[in-house]
Amino acid sequence: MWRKIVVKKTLTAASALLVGVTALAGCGDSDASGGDGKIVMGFAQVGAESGWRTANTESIKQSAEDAGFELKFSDAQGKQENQIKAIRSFIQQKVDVIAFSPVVETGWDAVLQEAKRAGIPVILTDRAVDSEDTSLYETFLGSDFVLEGEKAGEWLVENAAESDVDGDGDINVVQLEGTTGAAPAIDRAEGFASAIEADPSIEVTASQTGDFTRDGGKQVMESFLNSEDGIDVVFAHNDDMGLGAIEAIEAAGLEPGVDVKIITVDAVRDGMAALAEGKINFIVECNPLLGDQLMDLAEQVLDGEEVPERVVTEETTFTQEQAAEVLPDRKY
Ligand code: GYE
Repeated sequence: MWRKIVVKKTLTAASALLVGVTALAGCGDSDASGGDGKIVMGFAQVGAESGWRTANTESIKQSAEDAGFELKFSDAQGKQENQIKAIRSFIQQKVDVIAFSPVVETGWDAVLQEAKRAGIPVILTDRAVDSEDTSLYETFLGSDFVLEGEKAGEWLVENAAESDVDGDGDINVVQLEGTTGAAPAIDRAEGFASAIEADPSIEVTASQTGDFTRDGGKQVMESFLNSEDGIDVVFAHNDDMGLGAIEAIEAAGLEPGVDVKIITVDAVRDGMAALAEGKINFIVECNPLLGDQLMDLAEQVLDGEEVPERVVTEETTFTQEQAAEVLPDRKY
């Protein structure tokens, strides 16, 4: 731990120095941080796959405007190669700071090395990268996805009796996974699996990716309904896939939330509405409103201040009754 802190400090000092050099070198020409003194942030977003992502994008754009940043925003349409291209272009444009939400966990070292060599600090938001070299980014702002999966699994353990819908003594869970290789898909599956170990009657009998989209969730659920016997519970890694599953369940003549219990993650407005209506049974919140914290962290990094290696967002969970209560004031 001590070693890590020392390493971090040295790096922060080094990046501050590099930022200083960049600022000097940029005077009066091609540097993106133009004469108006605005901080220029390049942001490489995953795409527009879900309600969560839409809220996250709005939050980042709004907070950048409020903080007086110039935001260069790129939408990677779910493709890692597009994100890598966007980051390279931000480096070429000599932005002051790069922030991004990595589509998948691996494969970032080369492009992050390029940013480091150019002296441009990188902040990870929402999703993490899986790299041994933590010097490639300043900090990671986002949720604890393992904890989210655990909360989902703990609710099921606590509500096991009612969740054995067909009353056969086994609770068969089908899982709709997020994008393959993405941090929230890997970690939510892991957290859920570890929590349900507490009750041997609960078992994940089928698990497949629905790519965090409504359509993906619907299609995978349709195929599960055809291939799996005695499905009691759906655990969807986000609301959108859960909403897609609801459509498939209804099309099969079953009642979502009653004939098949549904647990999801995110707590965006549409998910919360379905929860309040009784079609979803439990939602673990994942907060997309990361914009203000991101701009604060960027300012601190550029001022050469030390920032924590990890900033975890605070989140809660919602039952059907709680969803009905908070829905009128839900912002996203
Ligand atoms: O849960 C999902 C989105 O990375 C936390 O990505 C985010 C996830 C979110 O597509 O809806």
